[in-house]
Amino acid sequence: MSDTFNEGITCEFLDDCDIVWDRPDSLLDTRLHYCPGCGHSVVHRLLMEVVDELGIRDRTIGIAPVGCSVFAYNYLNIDMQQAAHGRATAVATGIKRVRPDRIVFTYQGDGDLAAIGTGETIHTVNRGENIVIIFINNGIYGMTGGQMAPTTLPGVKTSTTTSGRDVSIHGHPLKIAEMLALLPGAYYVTRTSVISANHVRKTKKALLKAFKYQMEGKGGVSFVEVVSNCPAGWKMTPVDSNKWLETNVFDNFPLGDIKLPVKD
Ligand SMILES: Cc1ncc(C[n+]2csc(CCOP(=O)(O)OP(=O)(O)O)c2C)c(N)n1
Repeated sequence: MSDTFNEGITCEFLDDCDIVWDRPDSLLDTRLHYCPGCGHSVVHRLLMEVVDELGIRDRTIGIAPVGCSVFAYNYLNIDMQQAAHGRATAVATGIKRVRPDRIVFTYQGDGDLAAIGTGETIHTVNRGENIVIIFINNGIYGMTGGQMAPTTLPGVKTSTTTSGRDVSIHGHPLKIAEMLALLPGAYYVTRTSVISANHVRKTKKALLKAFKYQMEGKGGVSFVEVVSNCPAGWKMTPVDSNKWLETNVFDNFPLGDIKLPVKD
């Protein structure tokens, strides 16, 4: 089967059609490996729409650590750098400092950013590096088989909390965005989702803002958390996983801006 699965599909009335969907130039025309319904694919697309709209494809560098997004460089047609688990913001710091003319972002899961990389995350934000951090919080270690993450909700069963997360043993869900917003080096901190068209639009707006702030050199980290799903790891259908987000997760991880830039 061809990689370009849309190949050969034509619209005989093309001249009369309004184009309602098109692939961003910066998103490679290839199949994504993500499970059906997974939010990673949506965020990949939004990211590349933003890169195209800002005209920064030739000077954007993304850092993908490990986790389900490990293959992001197979889809994002920009310069990409791999980082060891948890170390993306340290690598991004180095790249941005050596090449301040580049637009630098990290793309990290919750196991990566809020567990093994907590130290790097806090210190990068505290230093106020002029980068964008994109945090995909799906409440689980997706790639490695669904172990508990720091963001797993109490009572939720995972492969390492088979009776459900017990806060007396495993601690409380870590609201790292709220923690980071307290640091002076955090310029913009927001939390969004991609469960519906409306939420997708809001996430795109947030990403646009974050990249613009970096381009304007305002100083400080722009942090966009996307509360996402993991239908395979959660053992739910994509539809049920989105319902679960609405009925359970958003109460614990409320959507909206957490820190807005101070007007100058
Ligand atoms: C130093 C190190 N420790 C552990 C691993 C194994 N590992 C790979 S991905 C991963 C979890 C990723 O989870 P998350 O960051 O939440 O991303 P997701 O897959 O859910 O998108 C782990 C523990 C590793 N590759 N390197």
